[in-house]
Amino acid sequence: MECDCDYILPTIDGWEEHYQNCSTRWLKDHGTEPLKNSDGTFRLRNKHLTRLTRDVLYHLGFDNEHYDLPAMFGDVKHGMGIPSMTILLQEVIKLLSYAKARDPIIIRIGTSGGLNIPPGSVVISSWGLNGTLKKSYDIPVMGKIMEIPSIFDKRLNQELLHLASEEKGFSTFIGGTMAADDFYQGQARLDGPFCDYTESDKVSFLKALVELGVKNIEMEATAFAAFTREAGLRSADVCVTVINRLEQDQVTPSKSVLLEWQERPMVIIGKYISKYYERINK
Ligand code: R2B
Ligand code: URA
Repeated sequence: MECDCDYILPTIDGWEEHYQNCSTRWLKDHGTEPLKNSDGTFRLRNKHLTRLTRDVLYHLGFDNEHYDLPAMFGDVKHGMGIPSMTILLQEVIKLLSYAKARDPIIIRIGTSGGLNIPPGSVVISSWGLNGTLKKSYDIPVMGKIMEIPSIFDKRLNQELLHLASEEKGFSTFIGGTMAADDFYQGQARLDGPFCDYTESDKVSFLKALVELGVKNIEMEATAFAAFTREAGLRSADVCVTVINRLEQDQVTPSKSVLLEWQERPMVIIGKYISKYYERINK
């Protein structure tokens, strides 16, 4: 196998001789056929993908059937998952304290993948479960893992469920929420670029989550519960489910359906805010 390093800068003495994905280096490190093609494109190694006639790239808003992906490469920015959320949250927590906000309640609304409940249902999180199935947010701090419990306020949840149950167009559940650090393998999907487990591994894992009382999977609940609780603030995580993960991995409802569903947590929280103001203005 020939070296196919496309050196961006000419080598300087002492530098690594090859890029990590150079075909010669790949073969040495992995002992398998390199994923890089001779024209610089690369293959995906997840064999499950060949079973899809259409692959919906949910976060990017396109799929490989209706869009000419090779012609459409562009810059994409995301703000998803724990690190981007906690940066904002910690600054909001400080802001609320400096502003002397009284009895603030912080509510996260968003989307998630449901477990065994109809898509479009709403889940109010009772706790966050991390990727190793612990009810904590485990953050490395100075070389050690700090474990912070990720439990939400039961009473607040009950109040929210009460208001939600007046909504007749959809169901709302209280249940555990798994916060994954990844959308694909971290949520036991078969449709990511990598997948080193079988479909039956996936199904067993999702069923084990159901047994543990998990109703949905998203990417923030643990850290959100942990930091708000540590700060002594009341908080809730209210997410609509856009898919039943026991049935599929790809998020396929149309944009208009997704937009309609995404309003559901807002409807519940809107009602709660009205109640809050009714009470403090009495
Ligand atoms: C839910 O949806 C996003 C990923 O699609 C992520 O922010 C989350 O928690
Ligand atoms: N958000 C997630 O994190 N997972 C899903 O399955 C859907 C939305």
